[in-house]
Formats: sequence, structure tokens, C-alpha cells
Amino acid sequence: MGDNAPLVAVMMGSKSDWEVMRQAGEVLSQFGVPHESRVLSAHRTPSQTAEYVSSAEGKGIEVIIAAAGGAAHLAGVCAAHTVLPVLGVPMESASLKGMDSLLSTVQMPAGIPVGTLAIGAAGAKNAALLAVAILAGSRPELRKKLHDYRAEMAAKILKETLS
Ligand code: RP5
Repeated sequence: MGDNAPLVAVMMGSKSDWEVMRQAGEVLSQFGVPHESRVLSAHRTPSQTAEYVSSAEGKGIEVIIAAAGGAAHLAGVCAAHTVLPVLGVPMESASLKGMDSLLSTVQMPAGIPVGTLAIGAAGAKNAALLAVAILAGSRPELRKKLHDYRAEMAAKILKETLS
């Protein structure tokens, strides 16, 4: 991670997803992982989405996080245009509470995988942590940060007191 070229692309179908998806960016920043965030929609900007994802590998991006809500095709469309790992985050939706987003993201036919995380903020944070874990396979400094992160989380929980 010598230069600041993004290793992770955080994509979302709408700016309305940003309040949740900024939390993925915050986790990546916490681990010092260069990333870029973009609003690109499978439906509203189909050709620009395909173009961005098709060129991601050549730009040095190694993991794509794709969040969408409703008929959430974004992660699947991204996966169709790249062999990079694609992590899908279903957004909570007003009408079906994200069950629509979850099923649209997770139910990929065999051959084009999307690694789907939980609905909403937990999924956003875990997508970033999983991206770090993927990058850590060839980056010992990131592997160490993940160990430290888990140790800190455990220490915090063990210190909890109940009154
Ligand atoms: C999806 O539709 C987006 O990912 C968002 O979650 C949902 C609603 O989008 P807006 O109508 O708020 O732009 O494509």
C-alpha cells in the first residue's frame, strides 16, 4: 500500500445509500486501506457502471463492495463485468425492510459469485472487514491489524460491567 491508488471500490446504487455505506469507508480508513466511493446504478447508469467495473482491475483495485436496495442488481451486474471479488451489501428498503435487497443480491446463479453480507450497517462494516481480510492474504501488516482489531474488540467486551 505504498501509493494511494485505491485497492477497494465502494459502489452504491444511490446517494441515499451513503449514510450507511460511509461506514464501510470508515472501516477501510481505520485499517489504512486506500479506497474510492462512487454512486453508480445498475439501472440508472448501466453503461457507466459496466465501464467502471470493467476498468477496475486495470486500475489496481482488488475488491469491489457494491450496495443497493430494492431490486438490488448492482452487485450481480458488477460481478458479471469483473473477476475481482465482489461483496454485496443489501440496503434496508422502506417497503420490505431489505428482504428484497437481500434476496436480489444473494441469489446469484452458479458461475458469477457475489459474497453477500448482512442487511444495512452491519453488512457495510463487515464488507469492509472482509475486504481487509482478502487484501491481508498478501499483506502481513493488514493481517496483524486484523488480529489487533479482534483482540481490542474482545478486551472491550470483557471490560463491560452491568449495574
Ligand atoms: C437502489 O434503489 C439504491 O441502491 C437505493 O437503495 C434504492 C433507492 O434509491 P433512491 O430512489 O433513494 O435513489 O437502486
